[in-house]
Amino acid sequence: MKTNLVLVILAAVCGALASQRARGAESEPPNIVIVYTDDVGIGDVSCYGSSAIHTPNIDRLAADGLRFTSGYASSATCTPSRYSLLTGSYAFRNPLAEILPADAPMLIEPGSATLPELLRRAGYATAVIGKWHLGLGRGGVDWNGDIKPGPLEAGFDESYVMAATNDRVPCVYIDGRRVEGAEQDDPIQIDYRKKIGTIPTGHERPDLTRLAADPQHSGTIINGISRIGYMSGGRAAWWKDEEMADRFTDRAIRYVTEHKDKPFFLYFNLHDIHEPRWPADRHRGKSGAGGRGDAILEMDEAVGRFIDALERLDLRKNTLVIFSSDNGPVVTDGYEDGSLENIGDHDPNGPFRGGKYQVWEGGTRMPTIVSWPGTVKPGVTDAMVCQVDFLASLAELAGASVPEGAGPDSVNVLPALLGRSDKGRDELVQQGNGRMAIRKADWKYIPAGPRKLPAGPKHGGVGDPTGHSDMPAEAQLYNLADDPGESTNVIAQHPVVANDLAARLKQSLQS
Ligand code: NG6
Ligand code: CA
Repeated sequence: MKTNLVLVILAAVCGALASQRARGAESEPPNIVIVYTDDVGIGDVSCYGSSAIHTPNIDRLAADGLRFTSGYASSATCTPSRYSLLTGSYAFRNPLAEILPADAPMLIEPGSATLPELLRRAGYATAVIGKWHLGLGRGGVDWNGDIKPGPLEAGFDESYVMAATNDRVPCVYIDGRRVEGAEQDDPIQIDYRKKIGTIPTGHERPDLTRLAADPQHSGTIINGISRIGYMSGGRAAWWKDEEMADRFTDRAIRYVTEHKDKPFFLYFNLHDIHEPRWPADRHRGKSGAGGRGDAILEMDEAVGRFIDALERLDLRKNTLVIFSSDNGPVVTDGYEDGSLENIGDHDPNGPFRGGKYQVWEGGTRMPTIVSWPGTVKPGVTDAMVCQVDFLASLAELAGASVPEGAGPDSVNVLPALLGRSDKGRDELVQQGNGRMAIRKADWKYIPAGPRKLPAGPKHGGVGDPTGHSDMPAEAQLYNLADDPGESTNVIAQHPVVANDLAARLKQSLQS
């Protein structure tokens, strides 16, 4: 018993010394911000080549930072990507890490060694602002009481989130453990199977909606938009889609203002450009490319406002900002907002194939920018990095130790993130909707599997940036250097490469 106590004290002292050492080293560890957008494709930002829609603020980040041509989300959908980013574990290792409803049990084990938890142990203040989508509670949530476990049990000291997606109920913000602005005499309830309460649904009253929706998105009408699922109560707490970007950005600015004197980690998750896209009036109709283009303008403005605030607070030189997205683009996914009709020459997936839901490059190869003026030299790099690597890499940067077993798939690619090395990870397992792939150097192998069509409403038919196109069932091999668009399956010409990658993928999936 006594020995145990001594060991515990020794461990605590060593831990404190370790983080002190890092902090007292030549330079203080920087603040860390991840600006994480929703469904933004690599072709959606102008510094990656979009000429139809301009994103001057993201371009500004790229101009003074490092732009990755091979920066990946670990999955082609939201929940698994976010799970990987925070846990440093590939999402396929957790079979529950699929697109979640708001009231699914929290995917992250409370108290586990997540990225924010490790940074917190190293002395950082930590916050999540924006989209959560990793489950809440332990199965069933009382939206009128304390919502727990949630982000505050996953390593964040502060949390201001939407529970799931902006197309799903409940359409409220959660501040800490409580729904913001809820009134006791108008209790909130949700159900994803059957209607509850008396608020009209899109099925019953499409005339009351501002956006036409498919049947799946025709549940309860909140703020003039029908959603996935049904909701009753909480009127005083309902969000307004047109204010959401400002709401999250204001809160993020408030957070960095309040924490400017200590190291902080902010996981800032914009809801743009996920459907339903109903940006603020000042953006509506401004892109000429429908709701999706307008949402890109709103997203870019939010990034600009946030970076301006860092500048005003004189925080740019000691803040590492990473900009990225959770999965590839989808043009139309449930609502008719003019995006498909007005897409013109805009290419959301850039030179790549496919988009959201898919294991094609367009599904997971993300706009990825690291900006840290004065430390990270501006430029472009082909180093392969994945968001699952943030845990090991940022822990290293912060002088935080990673306990045995934490972040099992997280590779320390800090030198690549800081532009000090051209070498990132050697290989990467990619996850689409029901299909997996592996990339090693320039080769990409996709094993045979089901022809997977996402449960979306329709096929866009514009190349396949909609992410709704079909995927061949047979095994495929592509050389991404010669053929970034994955158009020519060369498996017959390179059986040895294909076999090697097949074996490596199998091993990764089983380990
Ligand atoms: C899908 C929804 C889609 C979107 C997605 C989550 C249907 C038919 N489609 O199930 O609209 O909400 O989930 O997107 O319900 S994500 O970016 O959070 O992964
Ligand atoms: Ca997403």
